Amino acid sequence: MKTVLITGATSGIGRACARIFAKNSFKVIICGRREDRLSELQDELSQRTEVHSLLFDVSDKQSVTAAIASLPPIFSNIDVLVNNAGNAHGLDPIQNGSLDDWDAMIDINVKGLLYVSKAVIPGMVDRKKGHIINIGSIAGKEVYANGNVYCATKHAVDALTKSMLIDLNPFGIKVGAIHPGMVETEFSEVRFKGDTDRAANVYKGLTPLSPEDVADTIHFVVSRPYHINISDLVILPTDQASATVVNRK
Ligand code: NDP
Ligand code: 8X3
Repeated sequence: MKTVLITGATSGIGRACARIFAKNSFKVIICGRREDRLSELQDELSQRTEVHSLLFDVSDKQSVTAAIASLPPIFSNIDVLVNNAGNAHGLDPIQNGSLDDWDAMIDINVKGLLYVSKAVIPGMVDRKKGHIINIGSIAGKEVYANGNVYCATKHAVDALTKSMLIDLNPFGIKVGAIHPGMVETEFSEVRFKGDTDRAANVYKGLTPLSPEDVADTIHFVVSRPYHINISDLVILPTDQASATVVNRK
């Protein structure tokens, strides 16, 4: 039975991933900062598989290292790492951007992904196998007005994915990124700091991806035979052609 570790499993894409991997007989390690959500999800998934919860902030390197080191032996050989935790904070032109928002995005989306990877990779290197999936974004392939720092963090995820693929190639480790377009999750609520009306407007008049659509694709990527590595995949709603071209009814 394989083990998957998913960051940001308390909501959206990460939670949908936890559910699909549990359904497909993976042992699942679910991570996030919201304890109530982790324990609710652990109760739900424990009906299907073995589940372990890790409560930590990906941007706190000591907590990341301690959490991964605390894994009990039956969960410690991680076969698949889904680096999903992340968010956009704010949508402002560069001249008006908040330093706190910038710090949060860089610390979580980039440094957090690195801290978790750094803690998980040595085991994969020792075992000469493993699969790392980084969740990028269409914002990592293109930039759009006011997206500045969020786009920069997702471009960094794209660059780090390509670098990891090269560095880990001698060890037989698969690395790839999934870059979604618009997915209706708590993402826009977080970006707009709890303004649910503004968040709902983002998806008005179009059919966005659901978190389950993205999780299903991630599971497809992970379930290919070991000699196949899908290294870069963009997934958009049919109503979206690029970061800025959207067909709203
Ligand atoms: P959600 O807001 O629904 O979920 C974000 C998840 O990240 C939560 O589980 C949250 O858990 C976790 N998280 C955020 N900050 C931290 C932190 N500091 N430490 C640990 N966990 C953290 O958004 P999505 O599901 O949409 O986002 C998941 C990923 O997908 C992100 O990387 C996002 O950039 C990317 N993405 C999203 C798109 C979209 O349109 N929704 C499109 C393209 C990419 P908790 O708060 O409990 O810590
Ligand atoms: C989230 C999608 O277009 O809001 O990464 O940047 S977008």
